[in-house]
Amino acid sequence: MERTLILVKPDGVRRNLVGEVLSRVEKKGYVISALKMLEADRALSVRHYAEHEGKPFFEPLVEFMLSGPIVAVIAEGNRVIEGFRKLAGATDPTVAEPGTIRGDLARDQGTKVVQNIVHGSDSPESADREIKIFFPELSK
Ligand code: IDP
Ligand code: MG
Repeated sequence: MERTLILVKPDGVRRNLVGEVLSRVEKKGYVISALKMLEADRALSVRHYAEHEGKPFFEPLVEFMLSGPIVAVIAEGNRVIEGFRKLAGATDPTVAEPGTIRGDLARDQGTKVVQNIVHGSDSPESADREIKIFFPELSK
């Protein structure tokens, strides 16, 4: 069964949207198979977003991920990686389609980093890598 890593980022937790996000995932029919709330440290955030190192928003992104608790989730189902990315909507919440998590629940806040409530893995390779980062105990 395909798996993806979903994060409710600090803005989503601060705005009490954990239930809303999980509810959309479950109503779509995906199965939540692991769930935890944590405070990321710098090393974890840098590792998770390594592909963006060197970009202008990298440092603000890492700082933002340290600004409060996050919720990490593994969701399962056929084509869940693609399916959750569709549920999440475009990276930029201003242009994310209404009906999506980002389109319905986020907007431009004028910050250096786009605050868009959720992360979702973008490929099977990313999902494997990211699940190991957030749920190392599952691969022991
Ligand atoms: P994704 O979350 O839709 O996969 P990525 O390109 O992987 O988008 O970027 C990771 C995160 O970095 C985004 O969700 C957003 O929070 C932030 N981000 C991406 N591009 C920009 C940008 O151009 N300016 C500011 N922040 C950005
Ligand atoms: Mg991404």
